[in-house]
Amino acid sequence: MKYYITTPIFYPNSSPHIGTAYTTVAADALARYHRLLGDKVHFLTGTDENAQKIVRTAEEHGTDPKIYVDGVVERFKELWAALDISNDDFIRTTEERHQKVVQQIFTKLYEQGDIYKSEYAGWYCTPCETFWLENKLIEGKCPNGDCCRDVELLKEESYFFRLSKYQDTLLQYIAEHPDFIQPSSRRNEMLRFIEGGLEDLCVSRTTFQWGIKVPFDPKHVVYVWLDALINYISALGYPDGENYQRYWPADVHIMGKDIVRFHAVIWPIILLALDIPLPKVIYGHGWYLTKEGGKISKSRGNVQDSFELIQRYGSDAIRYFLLREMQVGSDGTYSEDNVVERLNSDLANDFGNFVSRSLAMVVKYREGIIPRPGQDGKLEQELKELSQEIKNSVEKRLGVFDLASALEEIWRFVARCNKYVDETAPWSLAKHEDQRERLDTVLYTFMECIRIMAILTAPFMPGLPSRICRLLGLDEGLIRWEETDQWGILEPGTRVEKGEPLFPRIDISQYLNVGETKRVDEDQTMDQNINQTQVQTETNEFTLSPEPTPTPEFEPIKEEISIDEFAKLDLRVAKVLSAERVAKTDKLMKLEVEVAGVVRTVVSGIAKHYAPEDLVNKYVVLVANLKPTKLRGITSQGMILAASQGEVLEVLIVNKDLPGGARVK
Ligand code: ME8
Repeated sequence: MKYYITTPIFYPNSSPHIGTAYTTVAADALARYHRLLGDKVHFLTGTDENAQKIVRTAEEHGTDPKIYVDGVVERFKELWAALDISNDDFIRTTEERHQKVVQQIFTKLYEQGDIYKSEYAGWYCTPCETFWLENKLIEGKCPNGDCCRDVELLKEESYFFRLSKYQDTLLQYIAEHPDFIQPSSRRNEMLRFIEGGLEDLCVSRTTFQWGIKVPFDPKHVVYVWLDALINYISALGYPDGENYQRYWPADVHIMGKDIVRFHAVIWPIILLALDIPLPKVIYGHGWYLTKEGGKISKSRGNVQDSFELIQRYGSDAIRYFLLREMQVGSDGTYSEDNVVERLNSDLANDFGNFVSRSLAMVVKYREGIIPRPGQDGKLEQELKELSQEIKNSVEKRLGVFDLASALEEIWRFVARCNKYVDETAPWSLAKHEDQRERLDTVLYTFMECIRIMAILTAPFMPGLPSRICRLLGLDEGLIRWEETDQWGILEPGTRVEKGEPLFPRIDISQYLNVGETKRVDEDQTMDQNINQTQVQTETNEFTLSPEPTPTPEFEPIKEEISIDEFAKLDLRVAKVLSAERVAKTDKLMKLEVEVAGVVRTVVSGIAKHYAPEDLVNKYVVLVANLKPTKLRGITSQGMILAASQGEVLEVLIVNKDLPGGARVK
């Protein structure tokens, strides 16, 4: 069977992020699953480079659009490599192989009367690259709820594509193909949209020159969406390339819900007009949102460096998180502490722990050699039945692109395996010589469970099979989907390795702003805090020392730490916005500071040394990733640095023009 799967081609106006990564990882997991099934897979991704917003962004960077996109496209390719994306092709719409197909199709549609020349008078939203009629605008702005930005008035000669002519054919096609637009919530949205009436679409621009020229009228460039959608066939070598013959129609186009409309209306109508079969499925997933509920997007600037995340947690863990958290038909929430939580609970505790525990037992009780199993008992029978059930349900769920619940099912198997360890209690069996054969069976079953887990998770976490095969002494070629519910594949007598934990637990508090608040006794913390700011009020050897040169009594230097330990401290410049003394104590001052665009409250033991107004508008140094703590009922979110000796204390002030949020290293 052939399987052709695509992601959208992304705008390279800035680097890829977690949202774009989600779509690509989801498509990759499906592509890998189909390869495991033995299908002949073609997986396409790429970049959409002929947009007006690319010209704008390049201008802002004072550079030529092509030079600009060449740089960003490299970032996309690097990120996909770091995330183990197994695409078979990467199309750029500035490539000739694409441009010539777009020109050919534009000409054909014009010649057959589906494209005609007229004048466009209306609005254009450049961030969305979308034309809007006056009556669709909301308070004069882009009506796309996720955008709402300014639109520009256009009045220019344009070519139009007769969408209206195909409206009924498209409605009928959708009615006859209930699986065409998925999930069903998106299908219903699209049906309502099309039934509302399709206007002919403006498909050329004359006010800028970046893009694919209309071949018979070169002052026009082709509208970016018409150009972009054609990538799905130009990359295959339409009209007579071998790949086109082999792979078209696509089995699925995966995308975010924001662009289903273009794929469910413009794209099928282009194909209907060309008399080309339509893709089998258009699948629109939800968005990754921040904890506060905003969409993660380049333009909102709430994007975390994906490379840094992969370096911290590994590609498999990030992929697992992204695929596990996005439920069908809804949005997912992304935050780094959610990633760590999932990693610690599902990967380190459930999965990793089973693997290390069971390998450790084979090493301990059988010198690392997989034993020959005896007769199965009831528990082994149950596990075997469960593996069949899980294989079927994972296949069913992946058949409808439901990756999150496929993972849930796999973790049902993982949980059952952990329970099997407790039920069989190999540590007790090991104490009784007459239980030797039973222990062999249990240990062998453990190893088979690991093998099955490696197959089931292979599409989602492609780094795992090779690591697990190494531990099991298994040839990686033996990770075969059809053997997910076959038992007895591992050869008794094979040597296994205990190895390193597959997923070490992560201590979240080492990263900025993601620590949980730990309850600590208030007074004790206050004392600590005061010690940390080095307020010493008792004796003062320094000033009492005799002449000539006083030798102050310094605190001993603490034991050495590594650079990595130091790097755990996140020190930031913070601007003091306001300061006031805390009631009923002469030591504490409450400060409101601004750091990286956020206002924080900090309680500091400096009130004996400063009047509140001395600090306002000063730039101090904040330990920004210290766990918050309560002091006199006030939550203190960090600590400010001060130098002190004896009775003298000075808060460290940054005098250069550095904003609140700048790193101190
Ligand atoms: O729309 N959560 O490109 P684009 C989940 N060039 N997915 C997200 C996301 C988020 N927060 N943010 C982005 C374009 N995406 C056109 C496509 S195709 C012929 C042309 C993903 O760079 C999601 O797949 O704006 C969304 O549809 C896509 O990125 C938009 O990427």
